[in-house]
Amino acid sequence: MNRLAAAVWLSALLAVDARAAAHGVYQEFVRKSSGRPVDCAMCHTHSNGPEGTAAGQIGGLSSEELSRLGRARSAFEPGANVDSPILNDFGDLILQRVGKKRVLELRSAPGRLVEELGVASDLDADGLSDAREYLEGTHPLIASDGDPWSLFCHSVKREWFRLVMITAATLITLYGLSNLLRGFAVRVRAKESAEEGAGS
Ligand SMILES: [Ca+2]
Repeated sequence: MNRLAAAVWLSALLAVDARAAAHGVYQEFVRKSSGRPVDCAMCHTHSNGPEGTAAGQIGGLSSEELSRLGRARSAFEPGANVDSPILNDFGDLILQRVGKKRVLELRSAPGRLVEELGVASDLDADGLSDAREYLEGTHPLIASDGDPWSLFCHSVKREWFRLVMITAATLITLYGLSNLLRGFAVRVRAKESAEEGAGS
């Protein structure tokens, strides 16, 4: 089998595998639990999922990317170093954390992925764990996407020192400006009094 035929064969095999391992059940769970219109881009490189010929889809992968895809799909146990060309960082994290075997098992109970992921990981550093964002249907890789109140509290917590310094600087500036205006008014009144005294 020459190299081109091998690549075509591997691509076809992986495409079949993609259909067999379609994880739409997770997407459907997130949609129902969150009420949000979640697409494949929560875990995949392409928002339409892995099947197709665009960048990040199986039909558009280079031979090097096909090799990475094969390695990712053999990551059955947790702890493997996953760098799949059709998954984004959150998709890779799921495979690294729980392993493909468990991902397939959890298709019957997709809500349990929240427990399996735990609360330690926060890929976009927005203060909301990846597991929570999965449950709430917000994107684990977009820091501006999340529960607004939680994002606000996290921002305040993260920026509290800067907020205190800005508030203090503002108050000091206002105090100084107030004193300056008060001094100016006193000098004007003194000048007016002097002029009235000179005129009388
Ligand atoms: Ca997050």
